[in-house]
Amino acid sequence: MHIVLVDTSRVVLKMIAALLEPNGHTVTAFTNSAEALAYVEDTASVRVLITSLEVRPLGGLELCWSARLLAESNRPLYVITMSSARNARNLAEALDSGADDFIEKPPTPEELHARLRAAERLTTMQSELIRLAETDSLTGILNRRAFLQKARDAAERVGDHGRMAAILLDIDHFKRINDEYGHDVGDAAIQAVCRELAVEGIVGRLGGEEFGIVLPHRPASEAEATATRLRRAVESLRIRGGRVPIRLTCSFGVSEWFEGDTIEGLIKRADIALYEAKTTGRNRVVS
Ligand code: GH3
Ligand code: MG
Ligand code: MG
Ligand code: MG
Repeated sequence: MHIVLVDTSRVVLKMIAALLEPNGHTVTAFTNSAEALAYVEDTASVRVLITSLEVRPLGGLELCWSARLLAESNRPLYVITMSSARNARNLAEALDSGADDFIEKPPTPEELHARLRAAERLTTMQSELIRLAETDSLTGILNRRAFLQKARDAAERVGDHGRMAAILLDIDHFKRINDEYGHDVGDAAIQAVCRELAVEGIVGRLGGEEFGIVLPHRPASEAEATATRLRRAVESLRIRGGRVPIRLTCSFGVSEWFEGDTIEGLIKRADIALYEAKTTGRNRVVS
């Protein structure tokens, strides 16, 4: 596991790292708690944070709180606090501040390894639950809720002055495919369209045969080009299931992020553009 260690003493950091590294763990050590927090925020691979309660400039409890917020934003992160003064008050305070566990400093190798095995069990289960909660089971891409959440997170990173664009697409006359060939072939068609949507952005299934794409740091002109490329790719698809391979098309709506915008607004405008694509002949891209 990738473990972040925080303590004011380099000797303590070295000693604990020397216990962890031979067991295959990757250790990143900090004497400064604010730097540790920034690192954990930016580094998704960090699974465990082990911090002394006596750290600076953020105290250990404050660091626990901040790390807990990360864990609540769908990131499995196990927080262990350490203190040389093991007393009930430290323990209760640490757990109340969002720590998952508490160990005495210096930890014995047996105790440390046992606690890390517990951390591994829990974070593995958490990752799997997060993955299941975010994934659409038919297509394996993000479900609606996860798509919107990740789009919101991206909007926050892009900020007011950055660029961002959205694409909505919906399979044309999809009911006919279900009616003519059955629901299983319809499902296969949804999966086939979905496989074409491998773009560098956030891709989700918004509902039945409707998909959303958010492209951070891209203007509408690039989203339009992407949508046009995807439109052609879908047009070239041949779905098996009928007497002859089935062809299908999609309609696309594109919108662009502006200062003060919301994800709901961005998606709504893409939806209006998509509706226009539907009413003006389908198999087209409207911005
Ligand atoms: P339009 O061109 O206007 O989009 O026409 P459409 O027939 O595609 O209309 P609409 O988008 O309203 O129809 C969606 C249909 O998709 C209705 C529903 O029965 C079907 N559907 C929704 N989810 C699934 C699914 O998971 N599998 C299958 N096979 N069909 C689904
Ligand atoms: Mg429709
Ligand atoms: Mg449709
Ligand atoms: Mg639809």
